[in-house]
Amino acid sequence: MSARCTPIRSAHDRWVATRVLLVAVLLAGCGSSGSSPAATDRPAPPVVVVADDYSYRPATLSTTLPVSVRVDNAGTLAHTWTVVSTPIERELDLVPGLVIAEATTEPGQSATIDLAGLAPGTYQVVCAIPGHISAGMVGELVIRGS
Ligand SMILES: [Cu+2]
Repeated sequence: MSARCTPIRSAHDRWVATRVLLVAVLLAGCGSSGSSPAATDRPAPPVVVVADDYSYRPATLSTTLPVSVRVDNAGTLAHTWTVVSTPIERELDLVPGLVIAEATTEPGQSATIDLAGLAPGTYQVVCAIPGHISAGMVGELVIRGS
């Protein structure tokens, strides 16, 4: 048993050790290039909302600014994620002047909108596709103060 643990230094072993060392040096060189921007320089990734047939996940999106929202349509129908300035109860009340941000998506597609211009507060979100508000496709956006 103990003979199996005895180190053997053949030419092949030395060749393998040299290769491992070479790869380690190359990897270390890549890591110290310093040409890529620091993590803090990158814009924050978008917050994701999934639109399904007649619902949003999460129904209430709570976030802080600055933020962009990516809407992923996982349903079989077109959907919008439409932020309105005043809560509405019926589709008839959805007039263009109330819309302050909107992402429209086809099934299997995504759309991203920038919400940097919104003030902190609670906003109603609806799907502007005819019939979807009455089907319950209503959500909420909460922008917390920093
Ligand atoms: Cu919809």
